[in-house]
Amino acid sequence: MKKVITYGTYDLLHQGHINLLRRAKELGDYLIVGVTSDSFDRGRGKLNVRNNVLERVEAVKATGYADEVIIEDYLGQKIDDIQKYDVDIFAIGSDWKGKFDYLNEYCKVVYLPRTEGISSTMLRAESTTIVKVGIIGCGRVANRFPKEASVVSGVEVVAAYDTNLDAANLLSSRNEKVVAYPDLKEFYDAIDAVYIATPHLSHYYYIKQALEAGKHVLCETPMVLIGDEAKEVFALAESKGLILMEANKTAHCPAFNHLMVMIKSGVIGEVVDIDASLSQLLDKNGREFDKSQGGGALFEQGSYPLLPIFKLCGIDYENLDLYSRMDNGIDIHTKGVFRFKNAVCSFKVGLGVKTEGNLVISGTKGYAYVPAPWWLTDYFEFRYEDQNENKKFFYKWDGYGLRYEIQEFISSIINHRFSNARLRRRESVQMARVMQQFIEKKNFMEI
Ligand code: C2G
Repeated sequence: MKKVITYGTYDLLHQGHINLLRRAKELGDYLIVGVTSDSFDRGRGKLNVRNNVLERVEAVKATGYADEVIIEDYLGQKIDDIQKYDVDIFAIGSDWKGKFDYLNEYCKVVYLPRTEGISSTMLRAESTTIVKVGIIGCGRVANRFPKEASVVSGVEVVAAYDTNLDAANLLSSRNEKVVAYPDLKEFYDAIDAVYIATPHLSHYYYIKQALEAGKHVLCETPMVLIGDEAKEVFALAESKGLILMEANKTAHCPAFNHLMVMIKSGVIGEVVDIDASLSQLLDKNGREFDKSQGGGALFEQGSYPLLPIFKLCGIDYENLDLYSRMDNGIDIHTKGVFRFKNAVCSFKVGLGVKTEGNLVISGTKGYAYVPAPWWLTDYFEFRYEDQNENKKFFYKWDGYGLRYEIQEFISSIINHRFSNARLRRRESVQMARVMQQFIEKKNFMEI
């Protein structure tokens, strides 16, 4: 019996896929089809797949050509599968010509003609409403946004606004489709959603303005610095049927997200201690050191270490003590210690003090270790008393990582999802409360 194997995502299964499966089946007597798992596709940069793995498997089965369907979950699996299933022929579409020649060592490799004029990408584009996004505040982070958005389907960055028109013009000149608007009304008229990347102290003002104009909002972190302001803007967004999301990129990072769900499912037992640190020595003449612009380490960096603490221990802590080294009215280093009913957590942030930037989550069965830069992580480990149990996890991290949060924002808009499991509204509100505690200098000590 001649065994053939082929692989694919098979998203929005179409005639091109069906032709390919038929041709593959005709090469032999028995066809095995490897359907990519959702995490494998994310790992190879396919962010926009519509059907989940179960739906895709069902669609492949329904063609009637597959004698067996397997899941492709890791790089290198094809070699293992060919040996495991004793495969004679590996078949794939001609768009991959040459890419799988290395498999000739294990079986015959056949590139089958691809069906012209149809693809999953095309079908996704046809069925998607495009969300037009405008950027308010055209600084460093904002300039990364259009390129990151270009790899997410369903979104187009079309407008830019900045109180300094030169900055908006510059962003526009670098991005063909982005028009710089000197006038805010015209800016809002051109878009469905805004990305706010202005200095922290103006966020509250722009969020309200954008929501009042009927626009969805993705706002850079820290969204606001006062708990009640955060509650107010979330309530306003929901009352208007609009999505408001804090742009905390770590929350949407695939590796971090997987780390959180694995720990929640008990792999290190009960979480008893979290220690999260992050420091970045910046130019002292920058905005980050200017008190009048909301500078300081806690505002600048705090939402990142607060994220694993709130996600794993919740927001109902009994006490938070803050210790800061101040310089010219801003904290160049802050350490926070949370006491929860059954856990203690600490974090350190620094703009003028350097420290080891790792994340350690200690549990009753073992601990998670994530080296710096854990806030953009592509790697983490679980470590146990018996070192044979230790496990290391590696992920792909593309570009600046804004694409993951942009994708979540667009999908929340399309699906009318006000709350997001990766960063709950109440967690954003609690982050603002921590910032507020610092402003009010409660449980605060200067060191
Ligand atoms: N295909 C085709 N004609 C089209 C579109 C796709 O023949 N118009 C073929 C592809 O060449 C591939 C199969 O259909 O052989 C599945 O395509 P995708 O779902 O796009 O999967 P792909 O990203 O090509 O993954 O490990 C996975 C493999 O690398 C293939």
